[in-house]
Amino acid sequence: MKRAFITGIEGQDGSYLAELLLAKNYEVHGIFRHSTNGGAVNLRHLKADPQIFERTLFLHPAELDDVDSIRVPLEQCAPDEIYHLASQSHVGASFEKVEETCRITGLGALRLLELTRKLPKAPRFFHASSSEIFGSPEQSPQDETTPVNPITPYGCAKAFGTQMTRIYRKNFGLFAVNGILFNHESPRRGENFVTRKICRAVAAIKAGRRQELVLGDTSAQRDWGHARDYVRGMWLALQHDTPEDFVFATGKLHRVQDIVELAFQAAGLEWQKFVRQEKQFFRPADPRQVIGNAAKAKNLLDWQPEISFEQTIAEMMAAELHAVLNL
Ligand code: GDR
Repeated sequence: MKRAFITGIEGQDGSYLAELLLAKNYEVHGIFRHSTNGGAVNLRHLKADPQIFERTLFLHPAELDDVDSIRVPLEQCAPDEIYHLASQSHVGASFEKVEETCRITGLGALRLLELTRKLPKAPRFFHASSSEIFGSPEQSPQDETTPVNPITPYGCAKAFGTQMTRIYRKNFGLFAVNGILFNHESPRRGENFVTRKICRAVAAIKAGRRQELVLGDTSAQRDWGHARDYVRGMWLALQHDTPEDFVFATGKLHRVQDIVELAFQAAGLEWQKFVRQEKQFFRPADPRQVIGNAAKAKNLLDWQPEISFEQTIAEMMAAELHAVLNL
């Protein structure tokens, strides 16, 4: 039985990855922040299953800021694979919390790499990198060779973690891999990311609990996939013969406005009556033309996204309407 260690296990990606690994008969260990008290909704179903919880799934309280709190469960687990997913992952918030973002997202990755290197038998290491490392690139679509040139504090912190992962791979011989992840969504997405924010608000409007949806730049475009596809990519990247960086993306661009229209349509409402843009949600800098080329992942890992943008928003809307109206 293989053992995996996941940071950020309570998040969207962490919870889907835990499910995937458990289904592959891994023993899964994850760390959660004291502040959540291990009560995050994304893991509730796994914690409620006595066949799984504390038999093949183990959760440990730890903080990325506190190396010792991670070292103890990591050494106990002695994993075959580490998936480092935890970070301060909100790009907009990174402009307000610049130092904290660099500490958690940038230095956090370095701490995990250093802990990994010092384990008696170094496990394979996955770092969740981001398309934000490219900033607003001149080359479109982006792939593993696109120059790193972040324009947001979050992107800069991820660029640090990405480059450190490469340095540890080259200089310390670690099987360390960056998955350069473009936007990926699901009903488990955090509430302040734009897809979930829109879907939640539309369901609340449908239920008569809200009157409007206030957004930032609705002309902004992203390459949006589904989180379940991307965690499969993470696993495949660690099963490959050699440690390589991989872009995971759909290669398709959509606008925030497209999400708005799909979400309101799913609820049978006219978006024009409810949506407003406000400066508060515009970012000081927002990457343009963020679109990925995942040809390397397709060629070497046989990975490609299976869930479309339309299916993703439909699944998210179904979950929100069910939560609010029991539809
Ligand atoms: P992003 O995701 O910043 O791309 O980072 P987010 O969903 O926050 O924004 C996507 C785009 O929508 C625009 N936008 C808004 N965004 C939010 N959150 N709220 C709004 O009201 C709003 N209005 C318009 C944004 O400006 C942006 O253009 C995500 C995160 O998951 C990162 O951690 C990850 O690394 C990258 O994707 C790839």
